[in-house]
Amino acid sequence: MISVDAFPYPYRFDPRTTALVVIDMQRDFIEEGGFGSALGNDVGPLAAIVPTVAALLAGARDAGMAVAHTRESHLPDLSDCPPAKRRRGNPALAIGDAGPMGRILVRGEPGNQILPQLAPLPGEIVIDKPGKGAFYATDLHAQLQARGVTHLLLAGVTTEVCVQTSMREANDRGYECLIVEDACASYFPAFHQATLAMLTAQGGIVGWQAPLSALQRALAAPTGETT
Ligand code: TIU
Repeated sequence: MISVDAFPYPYRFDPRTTALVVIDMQRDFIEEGGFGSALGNDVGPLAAIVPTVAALLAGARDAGMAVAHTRESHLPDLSDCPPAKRRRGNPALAIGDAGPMGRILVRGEPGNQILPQLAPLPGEIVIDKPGKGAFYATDLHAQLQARGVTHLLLAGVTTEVCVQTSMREANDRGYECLIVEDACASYFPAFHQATLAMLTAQGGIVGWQAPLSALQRALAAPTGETT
């Protein structure tokens, strides 16, 4: 068992039954010209976490954990995109429109790809999800169950939208969840902080939070125990 110095109290996990879930680290959110910037956002705070997510991925792979990556994406005919989602925000470029990185949030387009420095390795789970949550209308739960996964480490973007929704969905399905706080980001730093606070309030009502450094210390400790 590994014990992480986490908030609101230590988080214990066995790497053999734990998966890292990296949410939506795709060009559409992190680079100019994608969905995120079409909604009027500054993508800078999201780009800033890429090295941290890369280090987290390396640590999880070294520890032998399962790894899952998600992409928020829609079929080219948009049959899995509710019209309400397409209309939302009245954006200059809507889901399915042609942008500088191809059609916005459409599966297979250049903008829909995970950043190359965070690319999935062969054998890792890759989930195309039409919603904000990673479990809605996907087989993620079945794939995790097939691997015996009971614990999830969550990272990615954005903290208050797809990461939070996914963590809540996972919590309701019985997973013990820890959000890696500096491996997530929001276009709104205040929302990032508020999300962490609301997920971990009330004794960890949805789960735990810890920085990558705490996870790395725990994984490096001979017994997995920190202080
Ligand atoms: N807009 C925003 O903050 N996020 C999304 O639309 N999707 C994800 O969070 N992936």
